[in-house]
Amino acid sequence: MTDFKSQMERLKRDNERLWLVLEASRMGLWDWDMTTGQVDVDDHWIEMLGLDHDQVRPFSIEKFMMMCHPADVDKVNKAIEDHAKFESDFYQVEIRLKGAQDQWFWIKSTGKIVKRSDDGEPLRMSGVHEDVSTLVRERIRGDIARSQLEAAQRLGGLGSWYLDLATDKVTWSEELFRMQGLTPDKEPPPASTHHQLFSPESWERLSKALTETIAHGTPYELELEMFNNGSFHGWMLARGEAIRSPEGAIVGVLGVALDITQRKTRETELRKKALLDPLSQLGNRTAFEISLAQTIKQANQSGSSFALIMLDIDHFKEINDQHGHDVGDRALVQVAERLRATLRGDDQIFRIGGDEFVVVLANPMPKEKLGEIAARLVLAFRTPILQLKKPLVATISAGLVSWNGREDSHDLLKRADEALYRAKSAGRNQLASDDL
Ligand code: GH3
Ligand code: MG
Repeated sequence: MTDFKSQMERLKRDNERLWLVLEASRMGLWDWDMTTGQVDVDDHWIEMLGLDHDQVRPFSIEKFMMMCHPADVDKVNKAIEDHAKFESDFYQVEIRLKGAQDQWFWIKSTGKIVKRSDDGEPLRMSGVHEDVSTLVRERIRGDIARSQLEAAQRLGGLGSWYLDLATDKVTWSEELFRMQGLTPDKEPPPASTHHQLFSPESWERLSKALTETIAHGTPYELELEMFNNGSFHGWMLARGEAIRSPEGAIVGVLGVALDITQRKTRETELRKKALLDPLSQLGNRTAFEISLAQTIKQANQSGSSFALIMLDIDHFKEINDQHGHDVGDRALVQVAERLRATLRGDDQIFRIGGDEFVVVLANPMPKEKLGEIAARLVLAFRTPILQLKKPLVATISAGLVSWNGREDSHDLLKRADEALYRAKSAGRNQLASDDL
């Protein structure tokens, strides 16, 4: 008797405990008699969906299926079937159920077949319902935000990355993979091969900037040349800044990268155009000034010398006057051609004014060789450059100077001009030089 009493008390205690657990977890209970289709649900189950007790009781599996969102019915049936066929240890689905005022709730339903017939037919299944609407909606919102961000990055050609200094782990956005010419589903390249994604010069600047950001929190902005498989891949504008903990410690680096290949290509083309003489396709005066400054700098550094030949067509005004400006233009193009044909590939030729050209002989060479080149140039113009009604000859005068190892471009050009003037004064169609 006492045994029976204590057993009853223990049962009561277990029952109470179960109730408390369910109460605390805010889960609803269901119990499905699979032979009759009858489903018992507890008060939590009903209240979770905001329903009245008499709307639900008596309840059946058919009624449950009617409450299920049409798009989720197959998912429920499949999960039950899999579990019934022992293909899963328990039944679990995340589905939409229609509650009070036709409102949809996201419910996580977890259950298990608790009774089977001797030949394995499922007879009874019980489980719990949990309202996960808030969680799922947040997840969906997060998914939408993430895909919006990804689309924005893709459309804007903007990639991003984050380096977590605690783990040294780097994460990349999809667009960054694409920008670097890599497949988005792969892991970011390991630190040991990261340098292969940039030109050596760009990598040097980037790694220096990154070291500064990690050590001192200094932000950076760099234009970098991207490489892929060892060759140029495009241009990237990279910005990075340190991420700090509330206490101010640097915990990571956040970077964004913008694909600026189009802009850089346009800029390069414009710069090229700005330096090119459209008529002769030779470098113009600006190109010459830049090149001369560089040549002087290099010669200074290497302790070598170079020479310069200033050339001007003789009586070019007469060609224009006699044959017209168009013929004058054709003559200028032919002069450029002849200069190219007479000189070596690494000598630089510019058209720096109307009928004025200049040649930079950057490779140091003995005086005799210089004189020979200059003479060859003058000689080359004694044969006609254009075949009009009569062959058109346009001779040139030239002044040659060797850099004296000290002078700047202004002084060097002045000497070259003076030499040219002497050639003109001496009757044209010849070369003058103090340095030969
Ligand atoms: P000199 O022997 O003293 O050099 O006499 P020149 O007639 O050649 O005189 P100069 O070099 O001072 O004049 C060059 C002329 O070239 C002046 C201008 O009419 C002409 N010219 C300048 N630019 C162009 C051009 O783009 N096309 C043509 N057809 N003629 C030009
Ligand atoms: Mg002239």
